[in-house]
Amino acid sequence: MGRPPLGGGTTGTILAEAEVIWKGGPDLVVPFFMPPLIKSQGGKAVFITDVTANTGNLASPASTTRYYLSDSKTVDPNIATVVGERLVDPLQPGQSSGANTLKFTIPVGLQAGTYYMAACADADQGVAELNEDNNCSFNQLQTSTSMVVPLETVLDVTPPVVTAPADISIEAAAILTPVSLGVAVAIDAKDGPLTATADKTGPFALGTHVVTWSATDAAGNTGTATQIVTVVDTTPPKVIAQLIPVDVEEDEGTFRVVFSATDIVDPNPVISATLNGTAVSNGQIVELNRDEDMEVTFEHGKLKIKGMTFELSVTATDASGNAATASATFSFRSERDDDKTSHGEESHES
Ligand SMILES: [Ca+2]
Ligand SMILES: [Ca+2]
Ligand SMILES: [Ca+2]
Ligand SMILES: [Ca+2]
Repeated sequence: MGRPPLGGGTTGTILAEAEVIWKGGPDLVVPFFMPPLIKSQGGKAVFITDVTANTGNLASPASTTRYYLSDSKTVDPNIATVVGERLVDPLQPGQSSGANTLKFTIPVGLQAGTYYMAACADADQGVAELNEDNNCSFNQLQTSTSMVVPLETVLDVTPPVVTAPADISIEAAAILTPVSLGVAVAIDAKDGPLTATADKTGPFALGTHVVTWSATDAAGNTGTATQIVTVVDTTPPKVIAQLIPVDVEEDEGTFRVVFSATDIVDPNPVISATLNGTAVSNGQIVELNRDEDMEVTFEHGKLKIKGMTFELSVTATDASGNAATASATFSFRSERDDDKTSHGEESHES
């Protein structure tokens, strides 16, 4: 880089054969530079401190010390990004230009990542020096050893911003209901888009569930957002009511009361049943008589009901309070309306 070192001084031969070469000139170096390492982002400030010294034996004129940014540890000033520079006053031999803390801005549009910095004295190559190859802070030459101080100017302490999918309210499809939660969005100011994961993905039982979505950036900061999943049951049970004939004659007969209820969610809905207003149980045998007068009696433990029509009414209620009813009716064949013969029937209603 640049011109060869200037020769200087005088030579003289007096007695013995000896060769003495005098060289004289300034030698600019950067013995201290900070920071060599930055973790930051484009548009943000970076603070730079350097010492530029003249380790030569002649004064140096004013010079320029320039700062470079590189995405690799090897900084080549010829291709590295220039962050800034400062003017260095003329320096006497052995004199330093004191440490300066200068604020520079990292170029906007720089890719996210870790960058390395270097400072080079006489970056304009306007000063002829004894050594032109030791001007940068990364030089480890005899005349100068730069002290580099790793410094993370900006630590990432900001968690990603997580946006959870919309809350979901869904009708139960079973005791456990599969739910498509959707996808959360996570953006980190430094790392960019990240993947967010849910702490639970179902299937979900009846009720309200808090799903926590989280994403963690490269520095270990975790951002979260919550999504509420509500599984509801608005569907009543299905109810079956039957009066099954066991032994039926013209105007009296024996029947079996049969009923049941099933619910998508509740395995045991509450069921109650009445026959012409009298409570009956599933499987119970009852005796029905055709009679103008209504009467309910128990004989030898058997329920006997007199009447013209008979109705079994069954109601079932699930745990969410949804109720449904079903009924079964029966009428004996009547002499007066032979053409309106009625048999046991069942019907379902909600
Ligand atoms: Ca030099
Ligand atoms: Ca030079
Ligand atoms: Ca972050
Ligand atoms: Ca239900």
